[in-house]
Amino acid sequence: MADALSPDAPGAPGSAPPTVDEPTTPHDPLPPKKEQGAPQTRTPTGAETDAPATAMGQQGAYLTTANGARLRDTDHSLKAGPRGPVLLQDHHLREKITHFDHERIPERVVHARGAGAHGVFTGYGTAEAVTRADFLKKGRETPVFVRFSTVLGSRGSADTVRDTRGFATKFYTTEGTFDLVANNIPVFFIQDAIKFPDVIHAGKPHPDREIPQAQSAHDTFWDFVSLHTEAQHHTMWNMSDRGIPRSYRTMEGFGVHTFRLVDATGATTLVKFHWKPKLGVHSLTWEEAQLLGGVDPDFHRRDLYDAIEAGAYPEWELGIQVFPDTPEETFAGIDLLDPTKIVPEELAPVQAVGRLTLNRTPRNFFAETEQVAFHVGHLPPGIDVTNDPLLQGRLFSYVDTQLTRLGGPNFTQIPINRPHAPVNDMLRDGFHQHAVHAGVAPYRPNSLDGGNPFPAGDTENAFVDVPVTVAEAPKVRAAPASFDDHYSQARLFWQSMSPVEREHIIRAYTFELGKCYHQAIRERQLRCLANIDPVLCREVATGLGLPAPEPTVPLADVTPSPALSQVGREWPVDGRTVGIVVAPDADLRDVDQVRRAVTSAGMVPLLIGPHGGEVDGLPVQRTFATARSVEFDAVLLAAAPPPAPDALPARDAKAGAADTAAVDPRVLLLVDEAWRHAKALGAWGGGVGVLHAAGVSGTPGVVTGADASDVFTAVRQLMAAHRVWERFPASVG
Ligand code: HDE
Repeated sequence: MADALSPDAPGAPGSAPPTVDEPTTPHDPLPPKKEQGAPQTRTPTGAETDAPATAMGQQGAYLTTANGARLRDTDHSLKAGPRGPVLLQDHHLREKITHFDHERIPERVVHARGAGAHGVFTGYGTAEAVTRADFLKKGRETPVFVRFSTVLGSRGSADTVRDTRGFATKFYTTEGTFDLVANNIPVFFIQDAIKFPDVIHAGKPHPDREIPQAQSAHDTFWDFVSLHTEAQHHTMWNMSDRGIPRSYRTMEGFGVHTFRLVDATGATTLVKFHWKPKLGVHSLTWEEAQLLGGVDPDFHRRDLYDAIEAGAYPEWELGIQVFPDTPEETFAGIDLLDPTKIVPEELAPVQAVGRLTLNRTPRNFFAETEQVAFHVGHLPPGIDVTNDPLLQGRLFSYVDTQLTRLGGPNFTQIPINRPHAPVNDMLRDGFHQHAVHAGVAPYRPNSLDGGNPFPAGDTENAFVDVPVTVAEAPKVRAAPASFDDHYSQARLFWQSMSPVEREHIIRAYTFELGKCYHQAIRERQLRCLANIDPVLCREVATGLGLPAPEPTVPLADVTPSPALSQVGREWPVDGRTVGIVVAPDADLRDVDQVRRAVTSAGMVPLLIGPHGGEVDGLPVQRTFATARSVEFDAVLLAAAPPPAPDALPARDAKAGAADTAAVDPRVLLLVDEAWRHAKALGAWGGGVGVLHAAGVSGTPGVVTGADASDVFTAVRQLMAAHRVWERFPASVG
């Protein structure tokens, strides 16, 4: 329930507003927030129960021990007199402290920082011709849990760092769980799983000083990728705007590897999986990402949860690129087993096969987001793996890693991991066994349990390993010759970018290499850039103060793929955030009307006022002290607020010349940053004066007018293009 003062504003901590005085009348736990979902209350072996999700949470009105005995005091340990030593017999103290001491589990070795949400996947039926997987059938609805993540940082690192993002989806299908463990970048740094520890060791903080956290702008990363040049395509994506997404909701997802689909007759097709966001693919500007690292390190997870709470449910279409399953496993000359290569969408269109909607936030971060365990080997009948050597290694790694992280082999029995299909395995015992297995014969063949469990036959929907022919070949530690091309697709990506996107790539390489300590590493990476594009190489070299080297391989002749660019189209604006600056002298009827118009456009209006509480009866969600431009996709100004009482130089250097300024300096900063980050700005009434004062009147994407609704309508139109791109003049074509 939203606080009375913040109607419509997502982010309330609990389901009911707190009282000022401490509540003392016993009552049952408060219900969860209405947007919160939870794992289904399945048994460890996949059976449905009638229990409500709250049955998994705390029960009753009274404080108890872990064994349910009621307690009358948890604030004082048991002592020999009020000033005496604590007694060893204090079992409550020992239980409480001991449990606390063991609250932490190891964070994921990669993708440690993440945010999860529940949702539903609906099949379109369009994949029925190529796969027998039931969840892709027309109209079939399958519950899902998605975990988004960064790769390099620790659990507590900032969301908006430059990095690859994870996009892992657990489909609880009736035929067993399917995990599509994807990234927001369609290629990977390495072609063989055996190199995974190398690339991750290089990307993680330096082992001596453990810096820098959650970023690639350091020597060991560029040392590795400039020597191990198959990484150059992935690093190009990282240095592009894809490395700093605006939101999880505005990211594409890619399965990276080629998978093999199997239809009901056993016929096979090779596919690559894609997630296409309904809102389009959008990024932050570099400065926004930097500011957010300090102002709101939780920006992406907050955005995800706020959007769900605001009813702007994030959506993606699942798509497949389909390739004939030929013995060569290539398409248009591209090796489908090489995970450093894409197949341009212009050559093989992405065909939509279903829709994902995220509509519930987790109830408990640890139970759901932290304990969820994905595995590329969780495959339903109809989907199989290929020989991609990266995928092959992952098939080993994902189970292995959970053994340590989740403390044993029974992690599929943790509520968030429980299948929604009947489980009848012969795996037994182990740490944290939740199933109570009956019978005496967990082995096959047996007669003592009547022969159960029985292998499923061809007509009983068994998973069938596709009997792919394996070529007769010597046992070698080697890669196919086709894996040797490390530059052509990095060049394809560069050539497919719009001018402004190229500027950002140049900026990113120059920054990252500029942060390296050693000149040799910069020089070596420039040699790689020379093999990608001479303009890119020259511009980065100029920024680094180094000569641009000549290419050592012929530059590939590539056909650009327009689908790779993020710029130049229009998208829905659902769930975007609009800041509205108000002050007591604003026409509040106009403001209220615009606020409603923003909400009915599916966006979130946040009123920004000189102080908390209300401004003339309108609830304020952000004050000049708490608002920062990076939180808003557009800013509207209904007034020119004079410096608020707390705009004191002594409290905040940004307040600056508060005594003499006509407009609160924090509002001017808000406008200045929003303009710099190419966001739409709109003003009416007194607000027009703020745009004058900030020196941005009459520039592209700045709308003024007498009618507040008209101004908002024009701003909304601008937001559909994500940014006012004209404000970023480009220097390279
Ligand atoms: Fe992962 N990866 N990975 N990875 N990966 C893990 O599994 C691994 C790779 C991806 O939100 C780990 O449970 C190897 C590609 C995501 O829980 C670990 C290799 C892609 C997540 C692991 C790769 C991914 C992980 C760490 C090289 C994109 C987060 C904790 C062969 C297609 C899942 C864990 C979540 C997590 C191993 C490469 C995506 C160690 C060995 C390529 C989204 O098992």
